[in-house]
Amino acid sequence: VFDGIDGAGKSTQISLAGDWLSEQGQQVVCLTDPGSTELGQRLRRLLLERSDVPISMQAEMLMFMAARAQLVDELILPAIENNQIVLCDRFTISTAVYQGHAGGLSVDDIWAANQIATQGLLPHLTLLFDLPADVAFERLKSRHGIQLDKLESRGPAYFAKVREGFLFESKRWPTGVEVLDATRPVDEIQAKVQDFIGMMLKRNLQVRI
Ligand code: Z5A
Repeated sequence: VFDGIDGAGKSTQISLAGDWLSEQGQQVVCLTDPGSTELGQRLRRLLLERSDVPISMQAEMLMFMAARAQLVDELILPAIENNQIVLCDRFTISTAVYQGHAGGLSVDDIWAANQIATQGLLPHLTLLFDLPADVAFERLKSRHGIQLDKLESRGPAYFAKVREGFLFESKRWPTGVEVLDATRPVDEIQAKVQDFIGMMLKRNLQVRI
């Protein structure tokens, strides 16, 4: 799982890691949570674009979970069954942070809902791309202009809570979380990503690359 505050470089890094794994002869599938399924895409639009539909924090959390449930069932479990390596842009830790730490819901309740959504599936490795909230906000503003999406428009204070939440959860998350300094140049970060993935494959799947 590639996760972290908005604009931290997850998409950039997942794409490079996917290319690298393919070059190493690995079967790899890159997914986005929410988004890689039809249901995920529709829920994503509703969650991020439609500001005319009132959505409570509880409903928001359950919509992310519904998208994840579909993603796990439709794409992740079949990929694992086919011995493919799954790289996922965001997963459970995002919900714990955005709807839990920043959104005010109980992280324990989020875990309970997540058990249903993921059928108990846990990632082997979570890479957390850490970036100060103000740097993340500036990157997003320069990319989107003033057109920030609905969640991103919650502003810098919300982003600061998000960053703190990620760092807090990284220390107690039940599966391995590696924190990477996302202010560093893209290539330097990717070299670390490849080291962590290489070690994880060797450790968990006895695959040496
Ligand atoms: N969300 C949630 O609330 N609950 C949940 O359970 C889940 C998600 C799963 C959409 O997520 C929103 O959903 C998100 C959390 C919420 N928003 N909020 N608030 P998303 O992952 O689809 O969207 P995002 O986080 O905004 O991703 P992004 O905008 O695509 O950012 P990114 O993937 O982390 O970064 P990037 O696109 O690779 O790079 C961003 C820019 O920085 C781009 O211009 C790059 O060229 C540049 N960049 C990348 N790396 C670097 C380095 N190293 N140096 C300098 N510049 C860089």
